[in-house]
Amino acid sequence: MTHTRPVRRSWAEPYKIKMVERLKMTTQEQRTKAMQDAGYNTFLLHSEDVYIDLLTDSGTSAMSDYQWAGMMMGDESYSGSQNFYNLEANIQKYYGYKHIIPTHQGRGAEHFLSRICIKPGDYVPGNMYFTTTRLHQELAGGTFVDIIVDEAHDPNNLDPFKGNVDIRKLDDLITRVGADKIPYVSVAATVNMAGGQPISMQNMREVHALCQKHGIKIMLDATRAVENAYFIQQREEGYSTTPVADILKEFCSYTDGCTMSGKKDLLVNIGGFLAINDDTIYEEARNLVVVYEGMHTYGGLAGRDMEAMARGIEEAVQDDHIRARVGQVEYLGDLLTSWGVPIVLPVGGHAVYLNAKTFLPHLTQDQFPAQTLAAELYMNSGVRSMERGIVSAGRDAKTGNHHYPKLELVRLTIPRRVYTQAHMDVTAESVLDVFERRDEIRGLEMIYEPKYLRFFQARFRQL
Ligand code: PM9
Repeated sequence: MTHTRPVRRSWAEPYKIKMVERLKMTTQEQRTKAMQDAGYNTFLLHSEDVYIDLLTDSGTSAMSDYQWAGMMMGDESYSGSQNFYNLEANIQKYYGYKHIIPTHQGRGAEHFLSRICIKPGDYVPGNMYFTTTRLHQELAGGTFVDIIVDEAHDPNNLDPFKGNVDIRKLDDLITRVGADKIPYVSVAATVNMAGGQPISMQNMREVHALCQKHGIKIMLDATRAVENAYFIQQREEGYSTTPVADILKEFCSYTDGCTMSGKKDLLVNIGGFLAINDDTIYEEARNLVVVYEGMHTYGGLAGRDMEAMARGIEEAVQDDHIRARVGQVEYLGDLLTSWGVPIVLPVGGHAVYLNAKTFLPHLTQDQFPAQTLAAELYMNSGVRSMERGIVSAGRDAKTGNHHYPKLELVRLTIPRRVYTQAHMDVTAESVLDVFERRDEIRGLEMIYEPKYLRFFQARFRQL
């Protein structure tokens, strides 16, 4: 018998599995009941009723033996923990910022940055909103202004950098409101609500040049900036042989500071930080952190959590790690695309986003197509996903009306180093199953709506 060699060589994860966690299989009946009890909101399910959990990549990654070993080196002194200095050194080395303030997670850092820099009546331009980021900007009295390129709002546009800032939109805003009304430009890399889309180095340079001209700061949401750096390496001219770590450092050098949720790129279950070059902002944040989080050398984290994050940074920037991480997301996206399932293209860094408007064209946006689809997918197979559409977008802070985002999406978010390719196959097959009987699916009506970040706790019933 003769064997033909495959045309290309397969790749595999750059790790092997040392410990496993059992998954519970459920029946269709159990899942239907669980979904009803959860008010058709996947956030309100008990995780023990979930088979493959693609709700989020936030805090759900598997830590390495190197990180777990670091946990045992936790210095739990009230102040001056060695783990803080290790974290500070790695942030300075890999991200390049001068000062750091640890926080319990990303929104802790967003709280300080918004509170310190934004005055009532200010405008905060950004490359698409993110839920917690915009809320903190609004609570500080600011108005968020979307300055992302138009391509980002089109799920089928194949532009490789759909996270880019539209320089003309930013320039127009500066002319309209004046630079003194803009405390900083909020740049996210990658852009979560656009489908995990990256921003190019060239665009970042242009934003930097314009902001320099007007004396406006740039604050990066660095939550998934390593994934962004990987896309620059893969897609942008001149970077194909540059290590991801070097791309990350150059990218951050065009910004004045960052907020970070370490629960994503940095492979930890909890943790975040604010990093900043400006001494005055640092002084204020260093003072505020003792009011809301804890001493400036722990910021709501245990010493062991800071050590895990310090070590997570070192692992996150390894080229082979990030290639496998994004590769797994692309595998799932390519499979669904090949079966004709409508998703956001190009496939993003941390998730595959189902295009619920095209998936369920018979539902109006007021019938919550993405919320509906996430519930249906769970009832079909126990795969848990997240709504990223009208429910997540919330209401306009001034008028109280729903925001109606162009993108009505369901996010299949892949935790890092947790699931196998077989889990991706099972997920894709479940999506296909729901897709094939999409005409029978009814929408939802909202019966409970909390005031802030409603997507976390809202409840629905089937129409
Ligand atoms: N992102 C996510 O699932 C957590 C739940 S949804 C609020 O995608 C960005 C780009 C994020 C993010 C959280 C935060 C907040 C800031 N920026 O959750 O507070 O994706 O650590 O970070 C979630 P924390």
